[in-house]
Amino acid sequence: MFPNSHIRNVINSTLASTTRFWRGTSGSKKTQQPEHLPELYDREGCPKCRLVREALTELNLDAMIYPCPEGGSRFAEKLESLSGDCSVPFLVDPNTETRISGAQEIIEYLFLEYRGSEPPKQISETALNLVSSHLTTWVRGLKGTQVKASLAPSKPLTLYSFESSPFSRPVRERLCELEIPYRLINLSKQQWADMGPAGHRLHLGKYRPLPGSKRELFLQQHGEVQVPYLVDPNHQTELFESVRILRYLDDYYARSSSSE
Ligand SMILES: N[C@@H](CCC(=O)N[C@@H](CS)C(=O)NCC(=O)O)C(=O)O
Repeated sequence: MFPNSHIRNVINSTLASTTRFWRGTSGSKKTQQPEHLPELYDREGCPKCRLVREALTELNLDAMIYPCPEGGSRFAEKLESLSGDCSVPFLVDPNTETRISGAQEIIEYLFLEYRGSEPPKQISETALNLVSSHLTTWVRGLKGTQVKASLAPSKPLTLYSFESSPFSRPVRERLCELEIPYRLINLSKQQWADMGPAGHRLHLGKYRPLPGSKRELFLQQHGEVQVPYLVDPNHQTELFESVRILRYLDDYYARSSSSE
C-alpha cells in the first residue's frame, strides 16, 4: 500500500506531466542505440534540461546521466573542465566526440545525428515550451534541483523510465538530489498498445510490444513492462515500484548533512 504522501507526490507528478502537455511519452519506433551512451550533465528540475530529456524520449535514445543539482560538487568539476562553466544541460557524445551546451543546440544535434532531421517545434526551446517547463518545475515544488547529502556509489545505477512518467519522475528527482549517476534507459511508448498504466493498458488481449524493441526485451527479461525499474549493481538489487525505489535510495545513499 502506498503512503498518502507518495499518492500526493504521484498525483502532483501527473499534474506536472500535464503542464508539459505529456511531452516525453512516445518515441521512435526504430532506434539504433549508438555504441557509446551520450552523456548528459543534467538537473532534473531544470526547465531546459527537461526539454533535452524529452528529446531523448522522443528519439527513444538512452543516455548516461550525471546529475548536477544546485550546491552539488560530485560532477561540477568535471562539468567545468569540459564546458568551461557549470551550466546545464551539457552533452558529451563520445560516438562523435561532440560537446555541446545549450538546450536548443543539444536538441538540434540529437535529432540531426540520431534521426537525420530537425526537431519538432513541440520539443524545441520555444517560448511556450520554456514557460510550460518552468511551470512544471514550480508544480513540483522545485524537487530535483537542490543537492542532498549522499554517499557516492562506486558504479552507476540503471533506471528504466520515460520522461513524462509520473511514477518515474520522483525517482529521477531523488537520483539528482543525491548526485547518483545512472544509465537512463528510455522505454518510450511506441504504439497504442503501450499506452496506459502497466495493469490497465488501453487495449484488449495480451500485451505485445513492438518486435525487436527495448520494450520487448524488457518483457522477456521481467515478465511485464513497467517503469520505474531500478538496477543497482553495487548491492545486486533490482526493483520495481516507485515507493520502494525511493525508500531504497534513501536507505542506501542519503546521508544526514552532519555525517558528511
Ligand atoms: N505502482 C507502480 C506503477 C508504475 C506505473 O504504472 N508506471 C507506468 C508509467 S508511469 C507504466 O509502467 N506504464 C506501462 C508502460 O509504460 O508500458 C509504481 O509505483 O512504480
